[in-house]
Amino acid sequence: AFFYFYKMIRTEVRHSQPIAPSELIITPEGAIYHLNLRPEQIAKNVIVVGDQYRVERISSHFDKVDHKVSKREFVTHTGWYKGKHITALSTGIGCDNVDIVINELDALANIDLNSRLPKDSHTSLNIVRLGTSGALQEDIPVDSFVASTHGLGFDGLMGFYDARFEEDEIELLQSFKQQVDWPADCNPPYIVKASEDLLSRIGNDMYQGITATANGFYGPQGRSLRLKPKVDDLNERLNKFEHNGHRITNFEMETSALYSLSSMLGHHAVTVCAIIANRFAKTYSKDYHIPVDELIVKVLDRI
Ligand code: R1P
Repeated sequence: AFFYFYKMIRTEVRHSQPIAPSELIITPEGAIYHLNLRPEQIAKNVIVVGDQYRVERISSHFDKVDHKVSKREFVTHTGWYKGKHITALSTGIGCDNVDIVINELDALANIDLNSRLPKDSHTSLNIVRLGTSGALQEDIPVDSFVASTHGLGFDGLMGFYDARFEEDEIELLQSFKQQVDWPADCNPPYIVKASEDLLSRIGNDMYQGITATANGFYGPQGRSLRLKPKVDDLNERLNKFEHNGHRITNFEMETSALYSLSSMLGHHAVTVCAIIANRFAKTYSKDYHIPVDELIVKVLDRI
């Protein structure tokens, strides 16, 4: 039996037979399929980013880099920073990629790839997403940082898992549905909390709030170039939402999947983002690499 510190009730599958090669794909070199990593190539502290070029900006601070592996958009550098063993890994954009990354990271940590059976002891990873994001509140300026207390998923991923949510997450979601009048034919939204420990360790001096996770950059985030969104004022509704002091601070594209999968699999996760656009003030950072680089040092020092 396992003891997890996580509050979401999970329905873990404990395979008693080896997981088939079609379900858990391992390369001839012993690496997991998409990430192309072997178990010894990851650290317990993992920084995930969307943009693969951000991985190099993180590992440039490392005292020593032991592994550099890449496949598709998944670039991984594992090494040491001030005595801490850290993996920096790019997910690419979106929750579909996060589904791959978190399941494969967990398999590397918690499944014996030779026997294809779950390991007897559980390893919890500390996963920090270091992203870029657009603010949904006028008072959160560009070049500031937001730590996500919750992921509010519009991506639909949790519709495919037997996910169960905590009372306070369900209450917040009900309030959201009532206040925002969520369109019936969009993906059903879901809400999952951050790891409290990582949130306070990494995001204490940052703006904090609910992060809306969209399954697209344009229509799903209310951007209209040449196409008309179905709901004109969705961002205004998100902006006005309030429940017991919680408000929706920002939009990005990975946090809900990261929080829900990490919680279900017994890992700690938090997202911190550099705010590079403000959707209400209609502003955009003059050079977003500056806050991103500042955020990299903060995360490395605090993880
Ligand atoms: C969209 O431009 C991408 O940037 C944000 C969004 O979540 C999405 O992945 O984060 P990253 O800068 O980490 O990729």
